[in-house]
This record gives sequence, C-alpha cells and structure tokens, in this order.
Amino acid sequence: MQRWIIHVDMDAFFAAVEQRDDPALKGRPVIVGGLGNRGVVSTASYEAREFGVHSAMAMAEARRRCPGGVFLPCDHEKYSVVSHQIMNILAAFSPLVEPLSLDEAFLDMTGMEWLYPDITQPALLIKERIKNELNLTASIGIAPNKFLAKLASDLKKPDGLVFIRHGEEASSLKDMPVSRLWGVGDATAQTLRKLGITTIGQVAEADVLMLEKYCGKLAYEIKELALGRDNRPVVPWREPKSIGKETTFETDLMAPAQIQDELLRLAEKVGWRLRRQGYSARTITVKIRFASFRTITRSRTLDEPTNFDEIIYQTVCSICDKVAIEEGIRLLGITAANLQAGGGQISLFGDTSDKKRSLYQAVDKLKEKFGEGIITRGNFTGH
Ligand code: TTP
Ligand code: MG
Repeated sequence: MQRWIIHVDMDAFFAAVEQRDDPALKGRPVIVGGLGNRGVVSTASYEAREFGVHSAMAMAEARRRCPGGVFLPCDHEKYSVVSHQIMNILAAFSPLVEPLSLDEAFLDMTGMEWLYPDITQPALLIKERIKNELNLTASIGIAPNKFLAKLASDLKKPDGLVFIRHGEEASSLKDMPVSRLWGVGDATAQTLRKLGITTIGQVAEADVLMLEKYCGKLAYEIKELALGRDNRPVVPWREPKSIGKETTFETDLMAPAQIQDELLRLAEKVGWRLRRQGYSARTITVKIRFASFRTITRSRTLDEPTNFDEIIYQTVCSICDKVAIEEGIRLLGITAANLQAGGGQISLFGDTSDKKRSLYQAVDKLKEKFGEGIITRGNFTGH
C-alpha cells in the first residue's frame, strides 16, 4: 500500500495568535519573545520578517531592525490551549497524529484513499477548519514520507499547500541545497561543499562509500533522504490520563516537617509539569509507601481544576493529615488526574488569580531558562 503523510505547520504561530486576538495588530510587524535586555525572538509575523527579524535573533537586534514593530511577551499558556485545539482538529482526520511541537504535526493518511480519492482533499479540509474554527492559517505538505512532507510544508509558507507524488521523490529534491537534509548542519554542509556537493541531487548521485569517508555513518542516512526515501513511522501521541511525580528516599522520612518539604517539592514539580503541558487537574492523589512496603493511595477531587503549586500542596497536606504515620516513609508520590486543557482558575478568582497566573508565568520562565530546580518556595510550609 502506498504511504501518504501530511505535515501541518502553523504560520508564524505565536505572532499569528496575537494578531488574531487583537485586530489592531493585523498587518503590522509583530515580534513575540523575551522582552528583556537579553531576550530572544520566539517568532516574528511575516510583516516583521520583511525587516529581517527571525526566530532566535537577539531581541535588541530585532528592535534595531524593526523599530516600528509591536513587541509582545510569550503567552505560553494561551498558545498551548490553541495547540490543543489544532491537534483536536487534526485528530478528526487520522487516528495517527504525531505532534512535533505546539504548532506542527504529522498525520499518517495511508489507506485513506477510499475516503479521499484525492489526497489533497483532506489537506484542504484541514486548512479550512483551522481557518474557520481558529481564524489562523496553516501550511501543509503531503508526500510519501515524513521527510518530504515536512519539507513540502515549508516550501510555500504562509498558507501553503505542496503535494509531492509517489515517483517524484528524488526529482522534487534534486535542486535543493544539502542543508534541507535532516542531519546536515553547517559543518556537514561545509564538508560536502569541499567535495563539490551543494545540491541534494549531487548527494543522491554520490558514491555512498566516498560520502562515508567524509561524513561517517551519516552518509547512509543522507543518501537515503537525498533519494527521497524515509521509512520512519508516524508515532501517535496519546493524551495523558494523568501527570505525576514520585520520589524514593535514601533514608525513610518520619518528621512531619520533612514530609511537608518533600510534598511541597513534589507539588511544585507536578504543578510545573501541568502548566508546561497546558493542563489543569481536578483530582489529586497522594501515594505513600511505608518502610514495610505497605502502600496507600488517597485522592481528593477539587471543585475546580488547578495547576497552581500551592493548591496541589494544600490538597495533598489535607489528605496526609488524615493518614496515621506510624512508621517511616520510603516513597511519596503525587499524581494529578482528571485533566483538562488550559489553565484552570482563570476566571474564578478574578484579579487575585490573574496576579497569581502572572507570578507563575514569571517563575516558569525562569524554570525554563535555568531548569526545574532553580526556584522552590519555602513560604507556605511555615518553616
Ligand atoms: P515555527 O513553526 O518554527 O515558526 P512559526 O510558526 O513562528 O513560523 P513559520 O510560519 O515559519 O512556521 O515555530 C513555532 C513556534 O515555536 C513559533 O511561533 C514560536 C516558537 N519558537 C520559539 O519559541 N523559538 C524558536 O527559535 C522557534 C524556531 C520557534
Ligand atoms: Mg510554524
């Protein structure tokens, strides 16, 4: 059976979401990223790209190049909610959807010819649904494999649709630069240039043993890709049922203060993982394994979903208050289940919650930059 893979990639994703949500930004150069002195551009709208602004550029440089631009901070939570909406649309078209990041995914469409005799039809329908339901544009590549589909989606951005048919694999690639091959970075491109190889077509024609001498094992991979061959499967992602974290201790815990400290650490980890993945949870479960290996789990379901560390912490503390600790604890775990997409508690508490949300966003930014361990709080354990 012929394989068909679709690759969907949103156009200028973060910037497009901001332009959609504030019509005054339509048609203007919008730059999203870290706004501090040492900030970096996450993405730029196509209007801003005309000024030479692009992802990963220093924000200071972006300001120089595009002084009239609109500069906005990243709202990860918002983008991850939109991302869920996109993935939900894609799930209607194939049971095999593999998200690669917030704004892109592969769909395996193999065997769907009976449903869509013309394989461009589902691609057009996906674009249409994303446009109608989310008011955003996506670019799509359709091809016999993942490598070509991803490459194709990038060829006619924004709002593009590129179709590479079976039999056209190698010919569609032959004039492209070697840098388009997965695994070919600057160093390999330079090595190949020294051999007089600058196009993918030249890689396809080159002797693989000669390539191996200069590029090692990568030679076999890039030769296959250059011929337009790629057998990698689409590996579907499943929505998590729960998000949790547990720790086994080197020495068993007995002291309440120690237990509280560990619960706080776990609550912060679980809260962070929820926020990062764009979820909030209604059910919080604590697992306790005692020195004797007796293991208990206790759950509580909240009225409203949360991804705030202190609510998770308060919940697990109130659960643990009811557990008699008669021997040492060798393992503690917290699991958040009953997940739903989004922030939770956004509208419930009005201002206070908004303030909290921005505090979390600031903390999460630091965690993203310096790692999960950078910030822990001691201020609500009381010691
Ligand atoms: P991309 O799909 O690479 O870029 P894009 O969607 O903004 O633009 P394009 O039309 O070219 O696809 O990345 C998706 C989002 O990921 C992007 O909107 C912002 C974020 N991102 C970063 O935060 N840092 C980066 O260096 C890149 C490349 C992306
Ligand atoms: Mg994109």
